[in-house]
Amino acid sequence: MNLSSLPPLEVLFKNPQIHVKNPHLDTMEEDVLYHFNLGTKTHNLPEMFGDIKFVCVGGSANRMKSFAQFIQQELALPGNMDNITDICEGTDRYSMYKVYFLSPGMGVPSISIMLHELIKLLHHARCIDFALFRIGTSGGVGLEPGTVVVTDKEVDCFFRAQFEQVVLGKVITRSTELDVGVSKELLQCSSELDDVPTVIGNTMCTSDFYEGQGRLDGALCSFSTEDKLEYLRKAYNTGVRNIEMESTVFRAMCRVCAISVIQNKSVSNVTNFL
Ligand code: R2B
Repeated sequence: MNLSSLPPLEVLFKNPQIHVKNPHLDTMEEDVLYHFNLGTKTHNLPEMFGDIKFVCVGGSANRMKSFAQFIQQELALPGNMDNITDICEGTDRYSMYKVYFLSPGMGVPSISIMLHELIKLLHHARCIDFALFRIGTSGGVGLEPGTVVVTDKEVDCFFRAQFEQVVLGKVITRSTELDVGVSKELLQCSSELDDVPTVIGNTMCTSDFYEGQGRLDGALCSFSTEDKLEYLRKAYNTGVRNIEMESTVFRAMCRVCAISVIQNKSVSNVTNFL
């Protein structure tokens, strides 16, 4: 893949200003980003992060490190790519590499903790005009392995474009409706790359990898093969093209804070039922 053939990403996408939606933050003397091992008193966040233009979230710590090294080389950025350091090395919760890549762990609870701290970090660092991407693997629905799905809409396991969070014992529903247009621009970029079959589709977010995604090989299985195929067919008919475990909370939280994001996942395993 030749990255230099792509249009400049800031042309595709910009985030002018972050709106953190927490009035308590203004009254706090110090904000500690516990899971990044960073804080507003212990670190000069604007100096460390104020120049960020791209943040990429996704995959395991090792995959993010390899991707950071790949991008460093492709963009011919200064520094030795073999010595790329993990900014969060003081904690084993997440990893972060500057050109900015973050490994968010698996599932909604893990990525939601990371997002609270990432959004505050970008806010404290006074970052503007950056692009936030999420990449990773997913299970395909009626697609060939290796296909990239650019998410058009994130849906829950009832195919609704929303994310439900329990707050103080009450269910809060946040929308995952997004900016139309960005996904089409990304699809256009991918059409210039020969070896990357890409589609736009809905991404379904589940809270479990096995039963939650209709897999028959977990420790428990409460349904038949026919039940599974019927559910996946229904998902396909509503526009779902891949299934993973973080997309709805990612979109919903960023949306509330006025951050536009691009979610992009490759299909690593598939169920063919069409
Ligand atoms: C894709 O892959 C992981 C499960 O194997 C999960 O994080 C996801 O969304």
